[in-house]
Amino acid sequence: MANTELKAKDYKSGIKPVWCAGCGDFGVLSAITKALAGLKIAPHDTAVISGIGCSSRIPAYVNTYGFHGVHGRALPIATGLKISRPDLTVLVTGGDGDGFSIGGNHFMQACRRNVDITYIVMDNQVYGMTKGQASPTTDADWDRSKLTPHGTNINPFYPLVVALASGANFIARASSSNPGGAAEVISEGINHPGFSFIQILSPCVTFRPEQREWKKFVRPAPIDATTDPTTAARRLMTDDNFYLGVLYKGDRASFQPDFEENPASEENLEEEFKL
Ligand SMILES: Cc1ncc(C[n+]2csc(CCOP(=O)(O)OP(=O)(O)O)c2C)c(N)n1
Ligand code: SF4
Repeated sequence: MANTELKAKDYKSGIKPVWCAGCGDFGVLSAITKALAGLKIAPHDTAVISGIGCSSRIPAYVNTYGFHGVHGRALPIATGLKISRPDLTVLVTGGDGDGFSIGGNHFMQACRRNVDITYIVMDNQVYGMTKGQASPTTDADWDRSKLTPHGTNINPFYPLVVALASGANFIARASSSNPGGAAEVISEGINHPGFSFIQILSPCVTFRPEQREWKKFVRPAPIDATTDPTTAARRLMTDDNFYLGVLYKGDRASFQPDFEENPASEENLEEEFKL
């Protein structure tokens, strides 16, 4: 239901975030609330689902329905919700550890399944909440974690490339240093049918203080989003991870099972599981 009166601040819950001062996640929270207000999607028509991590605290800070789930399991929860309540706008928020490490297989399957949800990953290339371990997007030579004092010596994972290869229908990168720009990308992702994946570069100022410099490196991608996966693959494989904007827009139809044909009811379920 559209509500023309709401402003970005009306989508905030009033709970004060416990994030460290300067954490990039503040910018992402602001971008999400701006996007929802701009699209005039009422809080009661929206659900924000997360796993566990500093970034996964977002559902508590927004005034929509929400579910702060289990580490790495936000996408299956959101998928179930969206297919049973297609009328809701469903966002998923979390970190690179939550989404690409423990939740990595759910990430690929969600891209492949292409349910109409928008997945926002606050990528800080570290596990912030558990005090600074390397994540799948950490560079191989990052040697500031006590667990990997000589670096991980493992090549990082490129989430945008994996998203494309797995079938995501919308792929974008934004920066927490520009909440207005990130809000535009989030709005486009919500409006695009199917699974939208948005990586937001969001510094962990406590365990990766050098990421404060990211705002100097990020810049708009010099070319418009392509609809051609081959062109997108070439671009994503060769970019330096600091190009911002919508990078790929596919034309796959969203996956939405028709429950009218096979309505779920308690009796049907009991029948199905009878021993
Ligand atoms: C099953 C399970 N394994 C491990 C943990 C511990 N844990 C909580 S948050 C987290 C990683 C958080 O990193 P990330 O998702 O990148 O989010 P950030 O805190 O950086 O925003 C881990 C390993 C957990 N809560 N549950
Ligand atoms: S530990 Fe890092 S990710 Fe977590 S709140 Fe602090 S700055 Fe943000």
